[in-house]
Amino acid sequence: MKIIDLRSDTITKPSPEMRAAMSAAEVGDDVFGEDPTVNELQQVVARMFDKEAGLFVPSGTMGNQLAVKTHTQPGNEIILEADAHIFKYEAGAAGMLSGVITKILPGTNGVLTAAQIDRSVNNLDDIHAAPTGLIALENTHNRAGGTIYPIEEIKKIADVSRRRHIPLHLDGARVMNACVATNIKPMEYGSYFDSISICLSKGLGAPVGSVLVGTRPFIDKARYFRKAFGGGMRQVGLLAAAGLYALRHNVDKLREDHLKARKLAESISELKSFTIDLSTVQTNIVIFSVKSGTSYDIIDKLKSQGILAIPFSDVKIRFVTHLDVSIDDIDHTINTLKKHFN
Ligand code: TLP
Repeated sequence: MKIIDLRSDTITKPSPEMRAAMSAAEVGDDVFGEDPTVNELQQVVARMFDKEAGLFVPSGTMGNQLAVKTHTQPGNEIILEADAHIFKYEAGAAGMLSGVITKILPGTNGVLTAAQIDRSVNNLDDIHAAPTGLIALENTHNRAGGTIYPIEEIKKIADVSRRRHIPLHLDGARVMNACVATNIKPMEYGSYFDSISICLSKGLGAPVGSVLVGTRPFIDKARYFRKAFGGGMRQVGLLAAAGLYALRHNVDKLREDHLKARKLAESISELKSFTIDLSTVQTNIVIFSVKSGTSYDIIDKLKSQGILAIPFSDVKIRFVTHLDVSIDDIDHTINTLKKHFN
């Protein structure tokens, strides 16, 4: 039976062309800063986002956590949306590694308003309050269904962050999806955030890696913490080459992922067993709810038909489209859903 794996866009396998680029990569010891391919990738991503410097890291989690560590002091509070990956899915690392506490605010489709953030910043004159050390946004927002942060709100939040002297970080694991969907240039996002973590191993299809970008002093400090976190890698140009390949060849393909997600979501909206808010389907993620029973039952049933999804709660299911699912696979998924859940 053919398996159609819609659990995540992290599951893509490197294409033969990507593997060829990896095996041809020039390498060196990156802890000494001597891997030419890593240096190139860091420069390419920094330039894309109009930042001074970049740092190649093994995962999106490390990119985010280095940002938390580098921007804050132990005892600080960081402001996050309640469903943020940094809060929900990073194994408590912000508390464990940076000694910060999290203030989570309820968002609408993953989006916080500037006014909400402004109100939530702690008053530095109040000795009872933890100093607010960081504001972090997520774009696209995973748990909200791949939703795009409205650029007007980002601008206002950036104003709050500057006025209150609190750094602003973007968990941009899927920021390239947002760029492709909106035609907003990475550089524009770069102008609003002090740091951005960009994943190469989601929709872009590289096997490993993220790049954290920011000012030169910020990245120099983050490089020190990367070593402390065990993320100093050696001849890692092999992996950076995959990232460079992904940026050169796969960004535009994200558009196809968005079309596949849209098609899937529209078909789901016509089925009697499920509910879906189509307005949240803006990129490559489709989150829908089951009307009766649990998401686990549905996921088991789908699995028996060769279709893989993950539960996002007792009643919510997530599908993610990516390079390794074709439009035919999506049609097959739709037919299977129609057959079993209409
Ligand atoms: N997200 C994974 C899971 O952890 C949920 C997925 O399948 O979507 N930021 C965001 C917004 C993410 O969605 C993820 C991965 C990360 C950061 C972390 O990236 P990695 O997995 O490379 O540490």
